[in-house]
Amino acid sequence: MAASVQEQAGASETGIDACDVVVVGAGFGGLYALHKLRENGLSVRGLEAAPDVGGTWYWNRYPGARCDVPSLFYSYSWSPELRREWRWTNRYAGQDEILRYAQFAADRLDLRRLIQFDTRVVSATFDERSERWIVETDHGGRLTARFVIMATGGLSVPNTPDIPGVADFKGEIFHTARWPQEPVNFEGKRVGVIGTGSSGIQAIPMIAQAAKQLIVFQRTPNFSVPARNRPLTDEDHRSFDEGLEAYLASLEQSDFGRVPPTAFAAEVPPRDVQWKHYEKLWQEGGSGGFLKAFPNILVHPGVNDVAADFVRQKIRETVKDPKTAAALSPEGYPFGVKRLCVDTDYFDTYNRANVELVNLREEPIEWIAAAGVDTAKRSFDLDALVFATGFDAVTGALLAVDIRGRDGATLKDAWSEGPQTYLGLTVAGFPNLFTITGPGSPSVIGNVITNCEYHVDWITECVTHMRRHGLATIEPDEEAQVAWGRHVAEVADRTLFPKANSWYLGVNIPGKPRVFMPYIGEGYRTTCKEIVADNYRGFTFGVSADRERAAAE
Ligand code: NA7
Repeated sequence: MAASVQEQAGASETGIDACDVVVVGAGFGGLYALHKLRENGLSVRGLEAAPDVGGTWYWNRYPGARCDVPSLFYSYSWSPELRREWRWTNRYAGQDEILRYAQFAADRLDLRRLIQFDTRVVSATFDERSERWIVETDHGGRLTARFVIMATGGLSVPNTPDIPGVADFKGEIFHTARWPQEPVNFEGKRVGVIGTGSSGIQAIPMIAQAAKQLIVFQRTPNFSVPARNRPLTDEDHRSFDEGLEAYLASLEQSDFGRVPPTAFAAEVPPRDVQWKHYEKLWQEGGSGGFLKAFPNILVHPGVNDVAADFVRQKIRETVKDPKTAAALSPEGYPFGVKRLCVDTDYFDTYNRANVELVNLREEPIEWIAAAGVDTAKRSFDLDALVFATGFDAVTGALLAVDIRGRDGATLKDAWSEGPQTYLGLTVAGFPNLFTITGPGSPSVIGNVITNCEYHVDWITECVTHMRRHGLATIEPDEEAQVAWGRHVAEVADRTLFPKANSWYLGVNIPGKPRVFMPYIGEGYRTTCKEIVADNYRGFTFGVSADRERAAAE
């Protein structure tokens, strides 16, 4: 039988649990990190706040929760065994199936005994004398590690707006990102939903079917395209398997960057050509085709406008009441630069007699009373209120932990004007700390599982390199970090992304600096590889005073 968590971790001279690597978070990034580093001979320890694996897919169990990346691709690409043994049932997997996949992977890879569940990390402090991190948990536990990997997810800290009076509400309150384990019954109830991002857009059609009455409180309408979800056929699986080798090779070569360098020079196709193409994509379903419909769709305002017009036209065709259709039509920001929503019958839901849209642009919420929601014009009596109000994205979970690097400097202070990283993987002044899908990397753009995998592979290669050469610490140089941050911002500024008030920019959280957080240029993996090949350009390695000890570990 293999070693337990404690045996794996070992105990240091101080009596505190000690291991090579602490991995915070047991979502897809954390699970793969535990597996891969253990395979490479490191002692690893996972800490997870939830009672189970799955990360954001553990918590987001609201009705209709479904991934917007096709399930055949939203899977670990690195394991032929897992791929052979798991068969997705739907084109877009629902939350329950994705959670089962995470549980299956954890069991199949025998990872659970490496993870301490129901345990939230509250602080991580770099001890310069021992060159180790001291990690503290909410149970008062302490452990030390040479490396800390923050696999805490880009969409894991719920945002609940501080609306006056909410504590007085007498009905039930839910947040899509903290949905209860037990079934929620809306039958015969008057339900209010605040928020019309991806979560709201998925939940609203389901809640509408169950509830007596549904009131949707919308501040900003979103662009959404149909999922056209359906069961996968044998033919789908066969054709995926046939293309698998080419797909895996493409992962190595390309980067899912949203903005290829050629985009800026690309020609503008005639409007009718664009329209026809969008019609085809609309019938096919899914967001991927739209976002890549033309190389300059997210760069060129003229091209982007046609896509926006197309979706608005679809909304007008679908929603019978013209006033509601107009309120649901996004205006004033480009198409696809807030995360493009993918829905099933979202717009059609507003044709139901039991559904009403409240346009908060015309009548903002003023107060939540005991009986329901009061806008500037009306009062809505409700039995239940659902917050579909999103996340403190990308940096929220990192800053929720009190992380202290060299000289006691806090990550909070270091990022007071916005996150600064080198490659979205490391932070100057915080040696041996790695952030999986951190700000400044593709992060939450595209397929987050493959983004996680790449970071885990990069970190494993780096740690292996350090062990081979007896290196104790790695950290980026300040200049390399500043230059990378400038590059991330420059790429974003050449696109239409900064023209929308999205969570990519942190604007949904009061007081959060307005900084575009993901890296959306192409060539991310190539850049990372080149930096490694160039002897880890931009990084400084430290050799421990007790080099032998480092080499022996
Ligand atoms: P989002 O996309 O951040 O959407 C949150 C929604 O909540 C959005 O419509 C917000 O309107 C609305 N919101 C937030 N605060 C308020 C207040 N105070 N009053 C009214 N409405 C409010 O989060 P999701 O969970 O839907 O999706 C996040 C990602 O998860 C998604 O992109 C996928 O990648 C998975 P606003 O636009 O700010 O006016």
